Amino acid sequence: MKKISLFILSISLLASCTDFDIDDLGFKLVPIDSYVAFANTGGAITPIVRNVSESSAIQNLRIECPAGSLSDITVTYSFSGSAVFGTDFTVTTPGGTASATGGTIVIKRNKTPGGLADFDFVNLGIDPITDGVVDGNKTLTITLVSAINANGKEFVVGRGVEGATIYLKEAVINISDVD
Ligand SMILES: [Ca+2]
Ligand SMILES: [Ca+2]
Repeated sequence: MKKISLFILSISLLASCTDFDIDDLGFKLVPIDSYVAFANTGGAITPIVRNVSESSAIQNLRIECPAGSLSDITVTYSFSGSAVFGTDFTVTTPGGTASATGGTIVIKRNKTPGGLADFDFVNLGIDPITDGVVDGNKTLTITLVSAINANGKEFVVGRGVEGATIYLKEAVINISDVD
C-alpha cells in the first residue's frame, strides 16, 4: 500500500511539472541555423567593409554555410554601387559565373564532415583593376540574393531572424583611384 501511494505521489508530482523543460536538466540545445552568409573575421557579425585601392590584391570574401549541406550550394549574388564590372573590378568565380549585374558561385559540399574547419564555404574573389585612368573612387556592394543546393533545399541568406536585423547579407568594397 505504501509503495502504491508513493507511486501515485510521483505521478502527481510529474503531472504538476507543467514547465518541465530540457533546460531543467542542465542541457542547452543550440540549433545551428541553415543559412548562407558572408563570414567576417573571427565570426563577428559587424558589416564587412574593405577599403582598398585599384592596385590592391584580390579581396577574398568568404561565403559560408555553417550547418553544412548534403550537396553543393549555388549562391546567387548581385552587384550595386558605382564600381563597374570589367572596368573597376573583376571576379574569380570557382564553379560560377559573373556579369555586370552579379553572378553565381558554388559552395562545394565538404567531403570530410566533423570539426569547425569543415564548415562548408567558398571564397568569392573580387579583383580591383588598375585602369590607368583618373576615374575617382568607386564603391561596390555585393549582396547575397539566394542559395539553393543540388537537392533543392533553399537556404536563408544572411544571419538573423525574419523581421529583425539581417547580418552579413552584404559586403562593401571601397576602391580608391590610384591615377
Ligand atoms: Ca577605377
Ligand atoms: Ca583609376
